[in-house]
Amino acid sequence: MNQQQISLDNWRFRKHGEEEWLPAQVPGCVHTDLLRNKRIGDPFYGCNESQLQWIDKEAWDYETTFAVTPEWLALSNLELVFNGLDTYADVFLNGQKLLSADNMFRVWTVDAAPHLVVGRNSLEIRFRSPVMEDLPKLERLGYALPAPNDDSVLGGLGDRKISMFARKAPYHYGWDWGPRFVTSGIWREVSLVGWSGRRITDFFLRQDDISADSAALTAILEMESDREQAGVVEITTMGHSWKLEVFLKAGMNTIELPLEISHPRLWWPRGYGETHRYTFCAVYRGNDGAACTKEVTTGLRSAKLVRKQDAAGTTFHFEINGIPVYAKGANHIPNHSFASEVTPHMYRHEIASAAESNMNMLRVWGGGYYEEELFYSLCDEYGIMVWQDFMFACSLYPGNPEFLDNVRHEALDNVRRLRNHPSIVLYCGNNEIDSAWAHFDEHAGWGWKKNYSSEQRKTIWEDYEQLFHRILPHVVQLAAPGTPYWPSSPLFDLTGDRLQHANPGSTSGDVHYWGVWHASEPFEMYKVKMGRFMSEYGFQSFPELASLQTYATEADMALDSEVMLSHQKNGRGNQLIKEYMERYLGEPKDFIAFLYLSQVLQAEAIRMAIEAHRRSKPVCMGSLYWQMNDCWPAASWSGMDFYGRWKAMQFAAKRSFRDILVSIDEDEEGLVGFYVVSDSLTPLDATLRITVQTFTGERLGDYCDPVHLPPNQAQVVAGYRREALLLGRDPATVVVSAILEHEGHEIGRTAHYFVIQKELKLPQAVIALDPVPGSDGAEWRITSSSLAKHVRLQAEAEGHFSDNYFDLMPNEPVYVIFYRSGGETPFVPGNPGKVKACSMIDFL
Ligand code: BMA
Repeated sequence: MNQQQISLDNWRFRKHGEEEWLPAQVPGCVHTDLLRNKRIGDPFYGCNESQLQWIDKEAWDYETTFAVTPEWLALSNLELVFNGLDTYADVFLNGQKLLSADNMFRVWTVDAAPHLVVGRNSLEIRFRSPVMEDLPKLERLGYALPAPNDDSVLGGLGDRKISMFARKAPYHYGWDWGPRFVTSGIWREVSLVGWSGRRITDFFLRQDDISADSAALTAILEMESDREQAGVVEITTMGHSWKLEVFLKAGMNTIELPLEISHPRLWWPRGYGETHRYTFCAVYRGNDGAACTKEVTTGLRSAKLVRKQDAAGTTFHFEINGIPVYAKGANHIPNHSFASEVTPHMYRHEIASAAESNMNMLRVWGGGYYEEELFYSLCDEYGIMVWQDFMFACSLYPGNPEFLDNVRHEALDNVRRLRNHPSIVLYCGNNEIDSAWAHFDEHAGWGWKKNYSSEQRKTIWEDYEQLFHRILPHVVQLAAPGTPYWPSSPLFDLTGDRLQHANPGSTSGDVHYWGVWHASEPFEMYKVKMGRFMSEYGFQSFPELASLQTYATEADMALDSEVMLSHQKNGRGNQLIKEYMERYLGEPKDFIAFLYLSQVLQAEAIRMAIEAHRRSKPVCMGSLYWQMNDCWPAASWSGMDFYGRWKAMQFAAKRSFRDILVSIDEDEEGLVGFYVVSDSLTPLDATLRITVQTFTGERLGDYCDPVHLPPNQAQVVAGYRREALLLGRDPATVVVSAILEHEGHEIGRTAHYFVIQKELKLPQAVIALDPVPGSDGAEWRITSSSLAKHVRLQAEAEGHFSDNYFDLMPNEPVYVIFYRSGGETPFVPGNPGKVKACSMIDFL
């Protein structure tokens, strides 16, 4: 008989010590249950966050009952599986204690058989307050551990930061883009599982050697049996099959079966080929006629992190199926402050948006949680490679044996859960801890070291090394052999001396460059601070008005209102946006204009960064901006707001991440360089058509340059002197546009200006919008007789255009398609209803 499973529902909850039970939703958490029962206001609305900090000081009980039939009880094995308990939970089955859990990232499986009865059974889970639980640990340690994003003050704890003691999503304690909601609850499914005879508990397809000629795999099955038995395991996939006679002993058995597929259909990242996936089915047939099965879907690919010496230092790039792949993408954070609220639709919208934005990588950043299965299967499907951090970020962690052992289990649970996903190409130990602590350089880092004695520093570093240099790589090696591991992001290399810690110009490892933004450096520094792989850089903006209106009233629509400030978690954030706006764009005429300009500003920053990174290929081989998404509606570095609305930056990223990019860069000597960057594996023969014109459409010059670009390369294809292009005209009135044509089709375009945007003498453009006949209203032709900068199209319907916030050249139509949102499949063309357009001149 096969395994059976019932998912437990019908939960209720109460504050520990109170009488009244209220209905609860599982998966869920206390905050969302209180909200559904109307006991609290919307946590994201107004300043409600600060009113809800009492919740994490309380203990909470959850309870359900479920029926068990005599047939179930007759099964030889009955267990309760808790896929996610957040976090300190005591579990009682019919009054008997089953489990004491202390890690939200682990899967807890317990033998329930001794306590189950026929008929009604009760399951109770008591969550202890994570705050009350961890405060004594701080006391016991005797010194504080740093966690700059832990908003202990908002939480009413003063300077007592305790997030590092809990194996719980770090962002729950607050972050510089997110609120502090320290949740408790059953955040992933709970089920009762029963089986007799034998079952397949795990099916791993280890990819030993993959090439276009042949795929050598090992199928590793874990089979649990309640008796000795003999049988045959058969594995099949798409016309292939393999068989092995097996003898199962009672208990856990590991069965390995080598598989070979000649000329496999490989899995490729988006842009390089199909994301082909094979479904493998394993069937065990016992000689007694019993059978059990398990299926796994995976893609076949080789994935390497290539770090070898070259003229510029040490490379850092991903090689997929032998091809060096330029990583284009962003950092992903949790899609909601309350993890269980993320819907399949939100995941699909995010991953489809990444692919639509010409990305091929997301970094699951270490301050959130190990994502849902669906997230990774969508990445498999859309060809988005995943850089997977372990959940440690911007903090020091304790190093006592219980903590380390807990983490080892957590890492094993998650790597085993995720290892069949072809999209995961890297595991990374943590976010920014190596560079924040900077052990080998007294003067580097975030100033943490000065708070500790040399004895304490020694312990802290030993604990760090134990966790990130030994335990975690060992788990990866054990559970996902062959998948690269990188100890910390960013990191130069494990040199064991001061070189180890990354800096913005590192010639080895990966780089987080935050000089633009946190250190107020000019956007132009993106061209200078260049590493081998830019895994973080970013610039904030505000969401659009419709998103703001979900948490703020008309009266709150001012930058310094209490509500606006409570939704800006980076202390200097608004000030920085204002400063940069003043520097590059000028004064917005009102608050609505400020919202628009903040997005345009962010788009410009990120465009400059991405293009600089890509022009530097192959020295720089990755560009992941901070951050893809949001966990609540607020000002942040995201390109897509909490509601999935694309900001101006998302459109800029889509243009700048195109597989073939045209990019113009003027150097300090006034040489205007025209670059073509190709991520294509075929050589490119094309023509670059350059037009120089005034903003009102007077042509100053037309140039035509042939482009012959070898595969997978970046090159300067033309260069002109500024004066030669300007012909004595006022630089504030002239634009250069470049269109790349291949066999008569446009395959890329960009524009260049000779002064910063603030100094442009923009004409008052009149934008014409015309639906394209035959497109059912989905396609639109946009024109203007004079330059319109950052044209913003607004539709009546919810959804977004294929391009937006673009520059419209005089008399050169741009065609866009509207995608309606809300349907099952993202990016399906639809009718936008009424369309309005405006451009930058309207906001100044
Ligand atoms: C990076 C991230 C986050 C943070 C972001 C913006 O360092 O790793 O910790 O949200 O910067 O400050």
